[in-house]
Amino acid sequence: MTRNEELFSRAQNTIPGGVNSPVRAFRSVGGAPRFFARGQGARVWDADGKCYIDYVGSWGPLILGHADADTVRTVQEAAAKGLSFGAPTEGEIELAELLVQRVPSMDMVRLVSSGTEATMSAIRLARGFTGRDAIVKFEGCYHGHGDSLLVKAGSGLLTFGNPSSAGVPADLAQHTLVLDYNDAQGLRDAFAKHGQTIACVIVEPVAGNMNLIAPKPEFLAAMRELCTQHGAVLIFDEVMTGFRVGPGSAQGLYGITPDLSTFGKVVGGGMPLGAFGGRRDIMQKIAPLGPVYQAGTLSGNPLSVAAGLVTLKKIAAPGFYEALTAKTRALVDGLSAAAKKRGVKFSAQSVGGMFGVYFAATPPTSYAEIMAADKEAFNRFFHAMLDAGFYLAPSAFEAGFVSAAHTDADIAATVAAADAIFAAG
Ligand code: HOZ
Repeated sequence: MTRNEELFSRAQNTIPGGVNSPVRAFRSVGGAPRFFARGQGARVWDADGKCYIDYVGSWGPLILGHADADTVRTVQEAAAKGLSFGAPTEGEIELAELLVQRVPSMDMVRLVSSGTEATMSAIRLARGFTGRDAIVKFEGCYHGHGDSLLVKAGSGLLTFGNPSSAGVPADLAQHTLVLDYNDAQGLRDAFAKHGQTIACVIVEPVAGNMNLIAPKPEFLAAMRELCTQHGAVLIFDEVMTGFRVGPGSAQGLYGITPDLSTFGKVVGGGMPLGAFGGRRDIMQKIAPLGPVYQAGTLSGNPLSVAAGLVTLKKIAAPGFYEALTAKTRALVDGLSAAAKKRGVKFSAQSVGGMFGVYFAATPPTSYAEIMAADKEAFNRFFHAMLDAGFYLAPSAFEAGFVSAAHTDADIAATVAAADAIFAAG
């Protein structure tokens, strides 16, 4: 038994499934998850001492790579001054000011501790602001594990949803309408039928929780237009895309101004931090200014704020996104070329520092299309890459991430390993 297997077996006695978040359990790909002992730059080492080039990056936050020296030092300095106060600190203002400066759609922002908290709070705020209950989400988009968002499509087109998790009241799910991603006409039909009751539309502007699905520009544009027309709040869930796909996040890249946005991952620099913000008239509805309650003992935690600040400052360096985008593109282009040369049905694409690989002839554009990709082929590829020392997301339905710490040589080594795997069939 390997040390990873030993730890996994031990963990299962006291932690459900042996993990503190289900996707870590390797259920989708099979086998024992790797327990990590340390990370440095683009690399992680597991409990057996094996080294991997990491394309998960803690599911997106680590845009500077593991244990970035400036981030670690800043967090250590903050820790020495106190771990938490449950009272305001100057760093929170600095982070809020930086966020509203970098994201022009946000006049005000509130800090929370996770992406789930950010989306949950944004939904409540949209409901409180509009006085309406219904929300629209898209199949395959994941917005954390809030009750209103763990909902799958109803039985008929344009009917409200059913819980996708036990424990979510059906009564609550009935306020969530689940539509197809990239289907602008479906959205128009939904607004034509339910426009008066829709509080908000929440979307991952680049979907990253069903692998990577790029938005059709007309889909995002229709969403903006319909929300404005019907008085609904448009929420861009940028937990994954925020400061990951470009300096202005997805809203900057696609030129769409949402009413509210949610952030997590990169804004916390690897520490637990989320944020939601947007139009001043909406944000002023939050307690203590307004009637929408939202709170948190550790919100704006000084260590998380310190990590977020140093990260946001470092990624503002000239040429940062150009380099990250070029490197990520080199990875997907290299993988695609290798697959083509070896006759493997495969495609790949990237947006900024985020990428998707698909065992499908062309990149999927919807949940149905990604579900039709060859999952078994992905699983074989995943394990072969893992054996070769490359850590990809352990699921065919997750996006991948490149960091500033990945070198051109790391990318070339990854492509060479994939080529050898494709060649071996
Ligand atoms: N967005 C990631 C999964 N789809 C987060 C990782 C997690 O849930 O553990």
